[in-house]
Amino acid sequence: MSVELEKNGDIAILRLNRPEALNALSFQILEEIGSAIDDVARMSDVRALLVTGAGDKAFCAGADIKELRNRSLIAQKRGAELGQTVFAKLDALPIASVALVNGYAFGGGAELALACTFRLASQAAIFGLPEIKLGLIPGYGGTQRLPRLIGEGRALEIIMTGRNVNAEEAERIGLVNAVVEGDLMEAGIAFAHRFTRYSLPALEFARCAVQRAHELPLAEGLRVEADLSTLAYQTKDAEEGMAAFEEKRKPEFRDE
Ligand code: DAK
Repeated sequence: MSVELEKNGDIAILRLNRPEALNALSFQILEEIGSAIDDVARMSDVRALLVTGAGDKAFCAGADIKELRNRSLIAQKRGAELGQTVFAKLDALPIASVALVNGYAFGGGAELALACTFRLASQAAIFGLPEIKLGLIPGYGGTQRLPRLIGEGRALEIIMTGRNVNAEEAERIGLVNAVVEGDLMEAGIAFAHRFTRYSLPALEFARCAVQRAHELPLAEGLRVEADLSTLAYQTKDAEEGMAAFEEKRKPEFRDE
């Protein structure tokens, strides 16, 4: 297995483990990521997912280039659909995910990070969508998620030049939430714990509403927000949160 899944308390950790090929995404690894995400979705005691790569050089160097050659058009299309489906599954997980980008995140590797809810980078992290240099374009969601995250102009420049983006620039343009100086895993766990103590239904409603902002006209998006915030208001956790405020104590959320 080239994908490892472990648990650290209430956090699941998915690790690509193919360091000899810089954790490149073979079609088999894509399948394994899909199964691991299914496993995470079934874990009722997990409140966040961290995604990272084994070794000290790479998060993931992208699609396995050696595997991409000499395939029929239909096989290529199926391959792109597989990557898109797996990353969409990650995007749609009811719990938030954090990519811990510990080195190169190229092509499909950058797209894996983009499919996570948040991204933290080590100082050595380097992002890029170099597909254009291979005569290709991103095929696992990069043309759709990158402009949504950093805007069309910047996304097009990165995709059309295939240039590298270092950690400092990635933070400046909003590609990552933060650059970490010390231990990335420790920082990732601490980052996740900043939200895992809140009510899971409220966290899910918030993510759902924000995701819809990209798809809907403002008036419809506001309607979704009104519906979801009303739904949140009806939870026992909302009652507990407001009672705790009045009683000047910490709330105890039960995901109810
Ligand atoms: N695929 C396969 N093997 C890879 C790899 C990759 N993407 N990246 C690295 N490796 C392997 C190298 O071949 C080498 O293996 P050996 O030669 O030792 O057997 C080993 O990992 C170590 O790599 P290097 O020796 O090259 O290490 P360096 O430190 O010198 O360089 C590097 C690191 C990350 C700068 C370099 O390895 C590199 O440029 N890698 C390729 C980056 C890249 O171009 N990635 C692919 C992006 S394109 C689709 C359409 C599109 C896509 C997918 C599907 N369909 C329509 C189905 C998307 C494609 C992409 O992701």
